[in-house]
Amino acid sequence: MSVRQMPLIVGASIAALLFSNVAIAAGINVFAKDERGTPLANAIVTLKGPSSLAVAGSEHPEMAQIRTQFQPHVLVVRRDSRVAFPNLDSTRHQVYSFSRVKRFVTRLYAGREADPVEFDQVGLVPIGCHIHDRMQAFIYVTDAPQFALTDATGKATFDALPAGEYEIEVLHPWQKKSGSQTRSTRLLSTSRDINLRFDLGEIGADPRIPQRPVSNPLIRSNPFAR
Ligand SMILES: [Cu+2]
Repeated sequence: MSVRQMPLIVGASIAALLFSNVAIAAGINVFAKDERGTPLANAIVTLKGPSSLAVAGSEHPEMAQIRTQFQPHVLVVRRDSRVAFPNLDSTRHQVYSFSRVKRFVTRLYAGREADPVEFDQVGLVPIGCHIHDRMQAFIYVTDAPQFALTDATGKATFDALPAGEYEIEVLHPWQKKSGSQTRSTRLLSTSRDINLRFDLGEIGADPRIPQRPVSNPLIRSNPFAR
């Protein structure tokens, strides 16, 4: 590279920088539904895009325990995050996972006695408590720079995105079929918001709600219903 070329290259990269600043294109809206068309809350949505896409998310993610439930119940973190598990209850908890992505167990602890746990592999990690079987939660570990959970209307929104190519991945922590769904889209500087709809198929029962056998008096009184 000659010295004469350098101002050109510097000029070009400044132009690219300016371009990436002005070329905020639009947003991407993701809508997650089950097989019956019911909007799904707590679907995990991750977004990969151009290098100018800002990195979002907490540097110190936490999953607390409150009233013998995990809070939040679904947590998305970037790979290599250290997740704290503060116990806000008066009873002690022992948090664990036997998952392929991350196997760990904390000691039986109160407050913040347990060390944060590092999640260094991408994937879904079901979380439990050895003391309280009904305590269940999920941590999803991703390499994507941005991520979100769908709200009660089944929607997740990514606003003010720079122009470029995007890859959107969606899954639900308690969906019946395994694996996620991925879709690609392109945002131009002239684009309007893009809406993407995902049918995640059959979704199991919310694991926080205890599943009791159905006691239906009609079934019990019917001798043929056995
Ligand atoms: Cu517990």
